[in-house]
This record gives sequence, C-alpha cells and structure tokens, in this order.
Amino acid sequence: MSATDDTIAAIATPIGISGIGVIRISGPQSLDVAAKVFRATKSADVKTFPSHTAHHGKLVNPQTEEPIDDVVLTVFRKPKSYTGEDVVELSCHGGIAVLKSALNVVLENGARLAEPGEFTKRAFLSGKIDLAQAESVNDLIRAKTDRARRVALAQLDGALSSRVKAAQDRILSVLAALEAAIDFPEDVEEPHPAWLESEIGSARDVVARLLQTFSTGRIYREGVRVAITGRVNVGKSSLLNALLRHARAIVTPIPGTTRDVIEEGLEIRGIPIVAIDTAGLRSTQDPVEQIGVELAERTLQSADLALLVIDASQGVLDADVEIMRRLRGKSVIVVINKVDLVPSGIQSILAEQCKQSFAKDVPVVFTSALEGRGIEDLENAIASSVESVGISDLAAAETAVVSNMRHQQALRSALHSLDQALKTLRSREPLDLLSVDLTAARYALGLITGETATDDLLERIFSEFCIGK
Ligand SMILES: Nc1nc2c(ncn2[C@@H]2O[C@H](COP(=O)(O)OP(=O)(O)OP(=O)(O)O)[C@@H](O)[C@H]2O)c(=O)[nH]1
Ligand SMILES: [Mg+2]
Repeated sequence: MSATDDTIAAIATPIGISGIGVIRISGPQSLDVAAKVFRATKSADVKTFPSHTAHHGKLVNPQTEEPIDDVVLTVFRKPKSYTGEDVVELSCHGGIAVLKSALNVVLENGARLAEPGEFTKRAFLSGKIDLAQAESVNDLIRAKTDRARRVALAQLDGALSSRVKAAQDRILSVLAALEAAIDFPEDVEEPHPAWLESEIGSARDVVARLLQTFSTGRIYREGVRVAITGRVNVGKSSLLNALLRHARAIVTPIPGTTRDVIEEGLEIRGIPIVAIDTAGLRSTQDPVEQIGVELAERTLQSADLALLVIDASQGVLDADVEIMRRLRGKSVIVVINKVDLVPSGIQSILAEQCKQSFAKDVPVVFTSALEGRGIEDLENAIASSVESVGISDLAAAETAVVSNMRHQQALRSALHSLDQALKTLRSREPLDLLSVDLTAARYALGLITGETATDDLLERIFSEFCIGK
C-alpha cells in the first residue's frame, strides 16, 4: 500500500439495490475531487464547506456536466474524521449502475481506488486508533451475533488496548529504571528487587488474565459450531428450521434433499451458535449428492459439537452406529427425532438402545421437529454441553475479551518473557538479563497495539477487510 499523500475512494456499502449507497473519499485532495464532481443545489464553493455538514446537490461528469445522480455530500475535515484525513462521503441512490458511475467519476477526477481496509489502515497510521481497535472494526462488521458485536465494540472502545497498555506501562517503567541504573551506576541506585517483582508480577497478571478469556472470546467471535448430522431423511433440516424458528432449509420426504452445507447463526441461552445443516450420510451414485456427503464429512471435522439425529420410527440402525463411530472424540448429542410417530412408551426402549449402541453417558434428547416438540430440551442439552467444554461465564467476561488468535499468540509470548524475567530476578542474575526479557515482552505486546507491527503484518491484517472500510 502506498503512502497516505494520495486520495482514495471506494464504495462503502454493499453492491446491490438499496435505499442509499455511499462513496467514501479520503485524503488531502478529497475536497478538490468533490469540487470537481459536485454541484450544490444552493450554489456554494465545496472547498469552503465546514466540517461535519451535509449538502444536497448533483453529482456530475465535469467534462459534460451530465448529471449522474442526486446526492447528499457530507464533509469531515481532518483530524475529526474516521481516517484522520479530509473525508467526503457521497450518499447516492443505492443501485449498481449509479454507484459504478459515481465511483468512476470520482476516480477520473483525482482519487484512486482504495485497497481493502485502507480507510481503517489510515485511521491506524494517523493515530486515531491502535491496531487492536482497527481489527475490531472488521470483527464488528462481521459479527453474526449480539455477543460478538458487544465484544468487538468493547475492543473498538479500547477495552483490550487499555489492559495491554497497562501491562506495557509497567514494563516500560521497569525498563527505564533498569537502564538508568546500568547507564549511570554512580548516580542511580539499582531498583529494589521487591519493587521489580511487584511491577513485573502485575504486568504478568494482566497478561495471564487476558489469556484466560481466549476460549470464551473465540466463541464470542465465531460462535460454537454445531453440526447436525445423521442418515438421510431423519429430519436434520427440519431440526435446523425448528431451532431457527423459520423455514430456512428445504425439507422434503425425498431422501437426499440437502446437498449444500447451510450455516445459520443463532443464540441459545445467550451462547452464540452457528447451526450447520448437512447432507445425510449415505453412499450414493448421484454425483451431486456425493459432493454433498463429502462436504458434510469435512464440516463435521471442524464442528465443536455434533447432533446425531436418529429416526424414532426406525430405531438405532447399524448405519447410525457407523456414523457415531466416525464422530469419536467429538462432543455428541443424540437426537431421537420423529417421536410423534411412535407410542410414548417406546422412548425408554430407544434411550436404552442408544446407551447400548453408543455410550452409557451420551446425552439423548427426544424431539418432533414436525410438531416443534422437545426443541427446548435440545437447546438445554446444547447449552450444557457447551458449558461443560469450558465456555462458561459468558456473561461475566463482557469487557476485555481476547477473541483473536493473533492476539492470543502475542500474549502467550509476552507471558513467557515475563515469567522468564521473574525467574531471572529471583535467581539474582545480572540486571541486563532482565532487560532482554522485558524488551521481548514489550515487543510482543506492541504487536497487539501495533507499535511493533511490521509492514508485512499490517498488510496481512488489512487485506482481510472489505474494500470501502
Ligand atoms: N412425522 C415426522 N416427520 C418428520 C419429522 N421431522 C422431519 N420429518 C419429515 O421427514 C422428512 C425428511 O425431513 P428432512 O428435514 O428433509 O430430513 P433430512 O434429514 O434433512 O433429510 P436429507 O436432507 O434428505 O438427508 C420430511 O418429510 C419431514 O417432514 C418429525 O419430527 N416427525
Ligand atoms: Mg436435509
């Protein structure tokens, strides 16, 4: 990505048909570009528009004065803008042809097309936000559940950054004291070991506490992946629809209906879930269904929890046992569906059959997706299964939650260096050794806030953004 002395532009809203579509322009020439292509209804000089004002007018092709769209232009002058630069936003009518023409005319008159994430990258480079906050913007846009949104927003507000900064400040004050003592041994006393221990220990505790939030944080961000699996026609898609409470997946009496993998986000008892419907597992000659079955098997491997669906009217078959065998090592809930087709006395027999065929302690739930029966029991079973794998205190850890694997790695490395520093201190080794560990810890934490991030790292992070953000 090039330096920030040029002016960038992009469509900031999804391409499609919508009420409005926004072209965002940022950089030193934003207002010059706008002046060329915008004709205010109340004739006025675009370059004198005050910051944070909106103006109605026409977007035109300046060569021909041909109007492109009726727009509202908003000005945000530096430094009080998203990027910290002069920003102009053109709110156009949201349509594919409109936005394409609008972007073209902006690009022909002094702006260049922005790269993915370049607006946010500029916000980072101009010091408006740090790297963790910049990353949270992407998390926020991609948040599928309310919890994920809340975690991302807290990170954008600086909840994570401020904890990291607190640890960094302690490390810095220790480093400064050590350096002074090393550089001026005559004038400056060596810092007291008790003070060193308390400062380094506090930094370590902050880092360790943040690390503990990661497994919860990942779930917050991505949701628990719950795959619905089983033979064909047992009611997997019907169960997905019942959990979602709307008809998302196609349901038919024809075995082999589902071929694609269908993922939908939902919340169960406050836990973000990604429910995944998959093709029924069977060997088949149909090439399309074959691909579906392969996809289903691959999806199962990445799932945190599997719902093995069984048809109550057929009981546990060898094919069901075979599918369970393939799920070995995974958390599984057995869902006996279509209970409306069997007398209620059969349930205990089916439960016993499950214990014998699968495992004594496997959770078993009875449902009728058709009649909406047992869905709450299934939700309870999902919630307790999720909690038993350690994703508890979802409500408690609301503020600073580490949800990003990159941050986790940096924190781990910082923790290691801080532990090393404490060891060095306790074994009364020379103080310059301590500096080495603390410098390493400081570097690792700087990767989170971005102070020590390399260009390569920045490029990798921002390339994951969409264009226009
Ligand atoms: N009686 C009864 N029928 C059900 C129930 N759940 C699903 N069905 C019916 O079973 C048939 C198959 O349902 P689906 O939800 O498509 O089953 P599936 O497991 O997704 O099937 P494939 O995608 O083909 O593997 C449909 O006719 C459903 O209406 C239930 O609880 N009771
Ligand atoms: Mg299906």
